[in-house]
Amino acid sequence: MSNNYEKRLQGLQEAHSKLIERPNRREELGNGVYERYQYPILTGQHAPLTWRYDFNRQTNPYLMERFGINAALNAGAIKFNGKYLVVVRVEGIDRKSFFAVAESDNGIDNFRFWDRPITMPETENPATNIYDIRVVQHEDGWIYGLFCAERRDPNAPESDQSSADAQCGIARTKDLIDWERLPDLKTPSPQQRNVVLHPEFVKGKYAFYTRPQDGFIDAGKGGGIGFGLADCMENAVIKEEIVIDKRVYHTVYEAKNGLGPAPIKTSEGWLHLAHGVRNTAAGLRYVLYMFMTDLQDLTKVIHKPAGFFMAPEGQERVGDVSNVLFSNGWIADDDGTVFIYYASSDTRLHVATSSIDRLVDYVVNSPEDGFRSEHTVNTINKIIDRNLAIMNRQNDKQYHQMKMH
Ligand code: M1P
Repeated sequence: MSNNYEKRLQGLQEAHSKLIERPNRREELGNGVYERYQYPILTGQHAPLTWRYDFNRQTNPYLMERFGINAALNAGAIKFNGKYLVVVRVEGIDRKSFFAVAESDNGIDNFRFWDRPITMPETENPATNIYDIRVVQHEDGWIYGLFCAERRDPNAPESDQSSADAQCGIARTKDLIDWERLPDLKTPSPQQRNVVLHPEFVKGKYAFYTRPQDGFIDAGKGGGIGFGLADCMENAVIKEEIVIDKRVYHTVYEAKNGLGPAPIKTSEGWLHLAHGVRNTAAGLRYVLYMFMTDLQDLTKVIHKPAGFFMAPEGQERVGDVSNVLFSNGWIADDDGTVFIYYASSDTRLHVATSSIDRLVDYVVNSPEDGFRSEHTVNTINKIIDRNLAIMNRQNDKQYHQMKMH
């Protein structure tokens, strides 16, 4: 028994170290907008062994896993003290999510969880589940975490154990270890998910991107990415919520959409990454899309490429909730590199890299949605025409060169 225990312990430790230390390779060609990487940066298996195993030989002689971690997904992200930190939604086998910080020196591999998950303080009305934190360094000096706080729908009959009420939980910290919980955000909408704090004051107030929704799953007559202002964070109340990016028939965001991380400020405007959801015969499909808002008027969308920026590919398409890409964290580095942290199929966390220049180019210069097949063909024809013009110019040049010789 003792021998087996030792062997198994060594095997577990070696396998875990190998997984965490595995180098990540950037894909070769890509689409020029961003690069994907070969491996996910975090999975449930990356969770420390000390969270999962009881290493006491008396109480766990078979060295069984005592508490499994099902998934590591939708993560907020921030560069902090020179390290790339992701504040991960970790989901236990009991289906409950919680937050845990994992850090890396380069933002693409060797992510290690800190020793303990975050102990998030509760409000007087404790949440059953918390998830999808957006981490924002606000100009007031605090790092805020806005997340979904989910509780059972108090009006649901006993026979219904699924209906829920989703609201925006708020907490703040200076070190990502100790968090001060603030009251949940109040808005005119019955439910909220995907709420994001803007990093700067707007007219001296705190600005929020919201996602109004009538019910837990369906956006109902709500939906769209909303915007609103609150006087303070200690008791944040949005009195007026306006939709700045609405759902549209037969688009990748027809059923629902929601902002991802807090926007990145560029010389051209605020860069936004969001998720869009459409209905299919196989269920909902979640993809990522981008848009840009005006530097002066945050409610004005000034550029929005057609369709998706990223959609699930290969193994990303399969998981606990298949056909889903979701992102709530990115890091813009001082040299302009952007690390986009996205989860696939509610199971694992990946990174893609790009740069501010490339993302601005993508958002400003990619064709907008014409919302009809005819416009799509026109868009492609315009690209072909421009290419033919270049090719004709090149042919003319070659013809003249030939004549000169
Ligand atoms: O299962 C896909 C996603 O579903 C929800 O997203 P939304 O709020 O847009 O409906 C969230 O539960 C999210 O965590 C999850 O990834």
